[in-house]
Amino acid sequence: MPSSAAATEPAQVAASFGRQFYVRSPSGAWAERVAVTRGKRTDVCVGDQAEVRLIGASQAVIESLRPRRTALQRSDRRHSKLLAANIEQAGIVVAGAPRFSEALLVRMLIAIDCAGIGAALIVNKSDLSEATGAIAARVDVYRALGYRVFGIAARARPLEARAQLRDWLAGHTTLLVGQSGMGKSTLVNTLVPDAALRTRAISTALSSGRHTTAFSRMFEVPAGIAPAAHIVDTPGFRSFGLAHLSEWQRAHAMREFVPLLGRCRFNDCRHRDEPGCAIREAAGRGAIDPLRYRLYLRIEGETDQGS
Ligand SMILES: Nc1nc2c(ncn2[C@@H]2O[C@H](COP(=O)(O)OP(=O)(O)O)[C@@H](O)[C@H]2O)c(=O)[nH]1
Ligand SMILES: [Mg+2]
Ligand SMILES: [Zn+2]
Repeated sequence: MPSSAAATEPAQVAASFGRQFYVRSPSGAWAERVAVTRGKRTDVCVGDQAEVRLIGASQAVIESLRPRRTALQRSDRRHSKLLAANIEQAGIVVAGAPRFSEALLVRMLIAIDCAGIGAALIVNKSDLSEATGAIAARVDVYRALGYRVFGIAARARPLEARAQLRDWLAGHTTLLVGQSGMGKSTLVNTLVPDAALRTRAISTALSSGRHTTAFSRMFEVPAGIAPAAHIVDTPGFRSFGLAHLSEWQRAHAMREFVPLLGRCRFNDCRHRDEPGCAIREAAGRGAIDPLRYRLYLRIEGETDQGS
């Protein structure tokens, strides 16, 4: 066997769809191509750094993965799913119309915090002033917790949106998450002008022509819009399970809980109806946002049933 046949190439997973992946060369040495894994391995996701063997002009086999710096997961009843690997920061896209679900926001923030990924809220559709005004007080709660907040209008004021996000995006790989309808894809198209075209190309290559939209994909942002930036568009989530995390992790990802954890009367307090619960008492007098406290209890009630 010629030695060149044994050589592998570094690659980054730019999209995943079922058992097929789209990989790119970090140095641009070869054109993006479809890849499959060896054996039945499926734990590969967008953002993964891999070693691939190139086959012909348009295919590759993923031979191995490098250790992940970060891994964002969500879980349904039985399984946890990898959403993205090696992501440094996430933008959670919310909007006033349709009104975003704060229950989902809390879940996404817990998962993102636990994965050691930075999070910002991107409040989109700020041109809809009435709807945006109606969510302003809720957004303020997150700003007060220390989350960075951007107010943009990706469709109505795209150039302004680019300028607002430029420094935050620069030098990082950023994941956009949120419910469908919040404007993630619109924002990606604003930041990556050929994203729609490239998505069609990936979609065609991965599905041999079938219509597929529900996959995550990574794009390089043109340097003129934000230098050394990559952005990952994801399909919208309707649910976001946290069963892959421990109760301790979930509680500590509620930032305002942290100074009070350990101050409850009982060491094993679950912050529900235990006497002397410092968290519940703080929520009762408004020192902890009561809605966030209720949403936390809802998550804990659910993971009880799931396990
Ligand atoms: N009014 C307004 N609508 C927007 C804005 N950005 C996106 N939209 C609309 O919101 C809808 C959902 O956008 P899309 O990007 O598909 O959302 P995604 O499901 O999160 O990817 C579309 O009809 C967009 O045109 C904005 O800045 N202002
Ligand atoms: Mg979309
Ligand atoms: Zn407690």
